[in-house]
Amino acid sequence: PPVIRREDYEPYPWIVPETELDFALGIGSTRVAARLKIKRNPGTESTSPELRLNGDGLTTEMVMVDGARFGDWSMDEGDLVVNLPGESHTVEIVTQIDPSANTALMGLFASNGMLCTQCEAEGFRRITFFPDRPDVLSTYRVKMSGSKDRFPILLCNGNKVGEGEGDGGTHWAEWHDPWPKPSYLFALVAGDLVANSAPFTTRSGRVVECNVWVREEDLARTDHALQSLHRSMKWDEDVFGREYDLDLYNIVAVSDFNMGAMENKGLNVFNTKYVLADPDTATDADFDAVEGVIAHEYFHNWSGNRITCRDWFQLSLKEGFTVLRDQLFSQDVQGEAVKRIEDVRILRAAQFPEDAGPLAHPIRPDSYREISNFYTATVYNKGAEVIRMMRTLANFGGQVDNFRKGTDLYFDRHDGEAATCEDFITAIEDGTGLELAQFRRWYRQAGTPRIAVRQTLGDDGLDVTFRQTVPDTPGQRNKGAMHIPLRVAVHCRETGALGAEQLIELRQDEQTITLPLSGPFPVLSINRGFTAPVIIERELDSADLVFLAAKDDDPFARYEALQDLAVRHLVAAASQQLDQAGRAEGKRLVCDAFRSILTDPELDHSMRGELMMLPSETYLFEAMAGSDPAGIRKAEPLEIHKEREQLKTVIGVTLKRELEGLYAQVADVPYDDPAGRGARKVKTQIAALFAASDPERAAIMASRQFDQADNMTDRQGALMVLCGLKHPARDERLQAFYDRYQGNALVIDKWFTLQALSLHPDVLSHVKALAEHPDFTMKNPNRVRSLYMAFAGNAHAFHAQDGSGYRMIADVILALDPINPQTAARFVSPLGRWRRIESVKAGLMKAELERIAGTEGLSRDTFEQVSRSLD
Ligand code: B3K
Ligand code: ZN
Repeated sequence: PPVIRREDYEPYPWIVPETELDFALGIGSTRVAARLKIKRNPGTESTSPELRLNGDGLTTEMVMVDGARFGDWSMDEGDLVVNLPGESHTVEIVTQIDPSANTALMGLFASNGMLCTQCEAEGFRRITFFPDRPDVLSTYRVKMSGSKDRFPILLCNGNKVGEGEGDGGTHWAEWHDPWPKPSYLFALVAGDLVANSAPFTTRSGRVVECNVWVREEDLARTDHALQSLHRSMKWDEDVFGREYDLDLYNIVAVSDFNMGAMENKGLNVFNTKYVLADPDTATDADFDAVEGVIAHEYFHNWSGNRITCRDWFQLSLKEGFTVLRDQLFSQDVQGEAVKRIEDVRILRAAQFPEDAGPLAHPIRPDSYREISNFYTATVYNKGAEVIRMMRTLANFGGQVDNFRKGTDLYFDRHDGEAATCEDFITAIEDGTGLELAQFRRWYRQAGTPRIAVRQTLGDDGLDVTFRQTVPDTPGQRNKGAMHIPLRVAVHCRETGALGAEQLIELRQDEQTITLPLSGPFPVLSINRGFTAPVIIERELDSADLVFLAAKDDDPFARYEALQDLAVRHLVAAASQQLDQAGRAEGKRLVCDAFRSILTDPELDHSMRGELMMLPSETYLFEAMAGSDPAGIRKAEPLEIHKEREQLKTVIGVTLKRELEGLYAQVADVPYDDPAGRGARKVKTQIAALFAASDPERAAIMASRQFDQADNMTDRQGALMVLCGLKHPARDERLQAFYDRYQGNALVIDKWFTLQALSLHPDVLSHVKALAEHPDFTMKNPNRVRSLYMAFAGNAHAFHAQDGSGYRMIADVILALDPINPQTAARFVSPLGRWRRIESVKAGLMKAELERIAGTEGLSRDTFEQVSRSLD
């Protein structure tokens, strides 16, 4: 497959002001008649007669130009190439497709008896021939007809402008979307659906009909989604000044979907996972995820739809910005401190490893073979962090929201356009007055910057020297220094005085900054609120970290100090650098810090629960492999796992009394109590610690929690703990859970995940057995992920000494690739981390990648990921 490069961008030589589509819908066969009004693009010089329309797996039955049959066309690699004589024409093409055979779930596909579409990034070309690129904007008029029984509801983008009865039990609807849009935002849905509806009145008085469409049996679980939509609409008006622009907003939930959701204009299509929620079937985290994804897709209406991307290299223009917008929204709704920590945790678990591995790429990539592979944590989450830094630079210390001036200008200047990341940065500069020349390197350079921090007590304060390095990544070496904002403060360990916060800006490879003291024993609090997505290497005294963990006034810094203490100890222990005494000392320090977290009366339980989470194993692997600049030290996943479990055991034993005291406080807080959420979080954390220190006790505790639960958070938390134990209660409760929820796909997904993610020593054989379970299928992405993504993220099982975990994931990739390449390719990255892992395992991982690479007929998606991982 060819490599597509950012530098090769050329505008399309034609414009397509109007597109008319006529769908005769059927599950096994759908006929699509397209009518495109086209004109030469006045912005280009091309005089070539060629009109190239993208197609993927389509056959051409007939081409008409200006109302007459036309013969001068040919096919080229799936595309239709028509040679046109003049400056403007009407081109008509008819295609026939089979939605029921579409297991890749791109284009028009069948799910649970309904028909729906997914067009981003390049799915529209599987429906009809079209310039399927984001910089060709057109207004769409769509007629759809089909069986009234099968498809009582017919939906498309924009507004419904007509409907009626047809022959032989059919009916039809006609839709018109007044907003010009690229083909990737096209959507159509036909099925037997019911809606939960409530109007929203915008600030200028437009009454918007909002509908959440689901299958009848799911209707009772849609209130939260609808309320989340209303909250998002209000928030975007208040915070970004953005108002909705149609009289209708439809959300449809489908069970077979490759990702979370899709922001199609006026007709969002969602994975059921991000729509359906009630206390009996969804955890607190699920409720938050629904709210976050509903907001994200809604916010795309401005950051993505009104202003779209010029080409797919600009993806972070809409995704990074929209992730930031949804994060800020959730911070406002759920609480800033906890949400920020959660977002950093996600970044470190998913993006840092990507940035340190073979798939590393800048937030604005330079090349790709398959664009679906670039919907990554880097483009989304690091992209959001980069824009968040601009916001910090614009707003720090000021009274007004200066960043808003930049975004207002951006929306104003580029409304209706297909823009670039460069356009965005320039608008932020012009609107806020910032100077972002060097800052632009964040868009070009991949890799997580590392900042080594040294400090000495000087005459005028604390002299802090920062040395930054940006590691080499595939195709990029010897990178320039980044412009890095950091919020810092200097506290005093002795008096407990907390220093005032200031924003410093690093721009050089090495620089020294003097910071004012607040007392005689300075402790530096750095990268507060996680100002910048970097790795800080600081040589702080452990006692200083314990102080920060207990006392820092920045919640993130407090969390970070505790993480640092744990990371330090675990990495040193796993690399056999510690003797008996060193091990005991490391554990003692973590326990001291933990004690202050458990007993601090000022902390609310949500924050406490957050602080109680030890660093994830993936983060620890990165810390272990990455902390050696020479790159010689590799991660030892099983050692890390063992040490982390031991640390939990020691915490459980040492702090037994404190944990019991806390458990008594949180065990019976009612579900609806304002403190209920935090209590549930803490409760399950405690049970998980006891599972390591006193399994028998934990089994009793968790069984009680499971049996008495009146909500999914408690039930799932308890079952998670039980799943890791060799105890009769495990199988009993697993069965009870299954029996209770059989037939509810989203909850049965949880049942698969809990077993695949468990600490139980026999996970591998459990997963093998689950793959044979009648409820398991490779055809449903949620189900595949629920079993195998969970397994691939379960270090002790995935990294099994004999390589059986690697083989299982490679087998999944090979089996899934012909069915659903996009989802298959997502399983490559866990194996792709082989270079950071100790040599025996690395060899086994690499051998599996080579086995995949040697297989005939791989999809473009999987081929690209595997070859990059082996390069
Ligand atoms: N824009 C879509 C992602 C489409 C992914 C296609 N492989 C969802 C989102 O980010 O909102
Ligand atoms: Zn998005």
